[in-house]
Amino acid sequence: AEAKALFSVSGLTCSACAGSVEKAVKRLPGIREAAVDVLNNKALVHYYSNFVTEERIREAIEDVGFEATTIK
Ligand code: 9UX
Repeated sequence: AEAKALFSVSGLTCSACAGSVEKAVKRLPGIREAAVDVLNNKALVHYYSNFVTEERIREAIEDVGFEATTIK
């Protein structure tokens, strides 16, 4: 099913790293859209819950080197 998750990504301050986070998330299966907002330290991801989980997306963000917490 279609789902969305909003993450707070701490320490994300430049657009190069925002691009890395977006790319890492979009590489996962089941991602419809990923948008990272550097100014607000947020990442909004639309995904298909039968292919990927919110937790898996959070891990992908952390693998790039940023601490991510789920907001909703
Ligand atoms: Mo970036 Mo970081 O490419 O303090 S958010 S360096």
